[in-house]
Amino acid sequence: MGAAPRSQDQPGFPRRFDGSLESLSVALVDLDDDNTLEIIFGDGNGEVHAVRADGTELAGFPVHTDLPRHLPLAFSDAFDGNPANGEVALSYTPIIGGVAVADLDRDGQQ
Ligand SMILES: [Ca+2]
Ligand SMILES: [Ca+2]
Repeated sequence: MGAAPRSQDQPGFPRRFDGSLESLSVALVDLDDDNTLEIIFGDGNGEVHAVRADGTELAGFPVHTDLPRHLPLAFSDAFDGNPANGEVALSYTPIIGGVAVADLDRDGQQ
């Protein structure tokens, strides 16, 4: 599966993301109030991205969900996710649905 840019692509695209995007559903919102929309979506690694029109991530993104609470390993002092110890980093709780954007604190900014 290639992601090589083609002449008709928007500069900065295509982008690659580590998390799976099978259930991708996006919201288009101008989060930084610069009159261009950002592409907001969650991925299978539990990250929420806000990608600007030039393909870069909006400052402060990605944000992520918590580690999966049903995995005691995630909260063990013996686990540090260090590949040198034969361990692998854990993914955050996957996001398998769409995202919603709202002004939760009612400050006029979404
Ligand atoms: Ca914007
Ligand atoms: Ca707000």
